[in-house]
Amino acid sequence: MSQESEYGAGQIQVLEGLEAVRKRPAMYIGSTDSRGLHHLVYEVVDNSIDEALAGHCDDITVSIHEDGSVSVADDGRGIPVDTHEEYDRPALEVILTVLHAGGKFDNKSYQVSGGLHGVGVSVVNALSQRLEAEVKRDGGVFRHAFEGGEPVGDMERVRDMESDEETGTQIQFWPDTGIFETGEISFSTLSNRLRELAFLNSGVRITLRDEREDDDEGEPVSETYEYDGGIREFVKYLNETRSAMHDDIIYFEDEEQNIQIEVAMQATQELQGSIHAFANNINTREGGTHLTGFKTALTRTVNDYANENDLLSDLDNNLSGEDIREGLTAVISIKHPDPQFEGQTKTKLGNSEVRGIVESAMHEGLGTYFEEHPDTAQAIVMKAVEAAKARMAAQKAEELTRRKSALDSTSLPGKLADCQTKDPEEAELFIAEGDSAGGSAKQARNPDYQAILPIKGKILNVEKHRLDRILENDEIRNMITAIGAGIGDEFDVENIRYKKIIMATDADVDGAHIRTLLLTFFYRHMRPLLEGGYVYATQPPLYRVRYRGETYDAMTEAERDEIIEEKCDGNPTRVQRFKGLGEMNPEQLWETTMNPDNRILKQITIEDAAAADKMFSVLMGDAVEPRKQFIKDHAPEAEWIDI
Ligand code: 0RA
Repeated sequence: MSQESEYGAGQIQVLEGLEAVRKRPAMYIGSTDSRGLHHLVYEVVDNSIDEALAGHCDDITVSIHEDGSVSVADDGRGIPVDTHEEYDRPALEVILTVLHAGGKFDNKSYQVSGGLHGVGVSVVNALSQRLEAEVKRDGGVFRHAFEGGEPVGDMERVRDMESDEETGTQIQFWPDTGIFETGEISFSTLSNRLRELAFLNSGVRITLRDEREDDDEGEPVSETYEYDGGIREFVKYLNETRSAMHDDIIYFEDEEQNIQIEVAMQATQELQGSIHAFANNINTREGGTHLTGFKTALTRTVNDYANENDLLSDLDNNLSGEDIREGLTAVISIKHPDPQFEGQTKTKLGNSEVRGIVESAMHEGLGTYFEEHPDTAQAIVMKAVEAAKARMAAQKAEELTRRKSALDSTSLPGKLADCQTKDPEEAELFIAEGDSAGGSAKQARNPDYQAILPIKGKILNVEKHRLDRILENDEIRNMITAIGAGIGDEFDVENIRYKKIIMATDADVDGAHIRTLLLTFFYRHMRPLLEGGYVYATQPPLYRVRYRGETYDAMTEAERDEIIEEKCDGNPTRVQRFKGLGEMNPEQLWETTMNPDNRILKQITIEDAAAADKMFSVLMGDAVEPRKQFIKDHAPEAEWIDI
């Protein structure tokens, strides 16, 4: 029988489905940039996690291969290989080629892959040049390969399984380089997410291997994440660099209406809180009903305890939620049979019944904990009282007027050279390190849409100060006014005056430090800027090579040498090294760093709030040892730290 005549109605439907995915990939995986690329991996891993949540799998291995492919292997039951009646094809083939087919096979109670990623492995298949599946089940080992989502030949039973062999699924895929803007899989991005998944699903062992790099023994670099303590260990991990106020982790779990709830928390002496909410393993960055329930119960329980024990005599009012959450580290994780995700990035939990369930579980759990640990309860209340007093003192010290003037964008800072356009879509703000770079940039810019704000060297480290002190800092007030959207809880990203906020710092250690200080400020007090992808860093070239009237710029030493070899026959007319932005003349600065046609900007995104949070507390907080370790671990890439 020829291949064509096998195409029944089902087959045509399959091809149309795959075609739709390949035509509009972003509709299925969000984007085709680095984030979308990594989503492919998460999509496959989510299926293995589902298998683990159903109680059939406890080991998952993710490998990054040298050829750019990724494989995910698990010891679950294996994707079914028997014939699917409707399609008259092996179930394995149907699951890998029919959109949303996966879920229909199994009535899983918590289907993680029904959530945000939730598009099914068939989408990964459609967006891969090649995909190879190997399944061990029903006494045999089965293989099936696909190209561009379409089966290559038929599924084959390649051998019988040894009687002691485990069942399982392995999927290896080669992302389609014609679809994705980048093919570079990042170890640290995968490691953050896989670690998080291991925390959120206690008992599952997840190993990440990177065959592109060898360790000291010549083996591929690998890390294994397995946390029997689940989110308790997550909180411990987040607090490694913070001073905890009590040794134990407060933890409770509950199940109500088939919804599982887990909460883990620990109070710290720090000023920054670190609260992370998840629904079906998805980081609900925009919050939602589970987070609201948590916050409401926290405020109520702490105030109840404080009032019953007469601890608020110094205050006129009850403690505010903000005061109580100061320095609190918490992870809330719920698993829901039918989660509703809302919000701009579909990361806000909408199910209304969850709020009350979390609220009462939390009220009861925390209330009991306070009864059993009065010392900790008192310490938590006293810390919140201190925060409340500081806040009120700041208010009295005219914080409000200062805040008002800081928020008032009708009086722009004198140092700002603003641009003509008032359209944020077009407008760019360069935050330039030092007055000399600022001066050059002012001459170099296109004033139609480029604004320049010079800042004095090192701005205040916001990790170590409360908002009242932060607002006293001129550089910070200038940034707030220039950006024009307020600060902290009052920050409204709708009001930003520029949709590109570009950190223009030197390519040296000081420049890196200033960038980190700026990012800490944006992360702690203007987070929607980072979430919206409005923050960038310039990447000025380090070298300029001239040869026969042509000019070539190089970002690295290696690139410089390549240019000298390949473009200049090994004999360049001139090689210039740029030390800092301030040393470029305006024309060079325009050409290399500001002209949208030539410049290279690095967009700063937060892939993972927990990882970013930890990084900022490590880099900018008080604990010295973890910082040394972090810098040691990251020394080779310390030049650029992605959050
Ligand atoms: C459908 C049904 C069954 C398992 C799976 C899918 C399954 C899918 C993936 C994807 C990666 N690893 C996986 N492991 C299992 C259950 C079939 C049965 O009842 O045995």
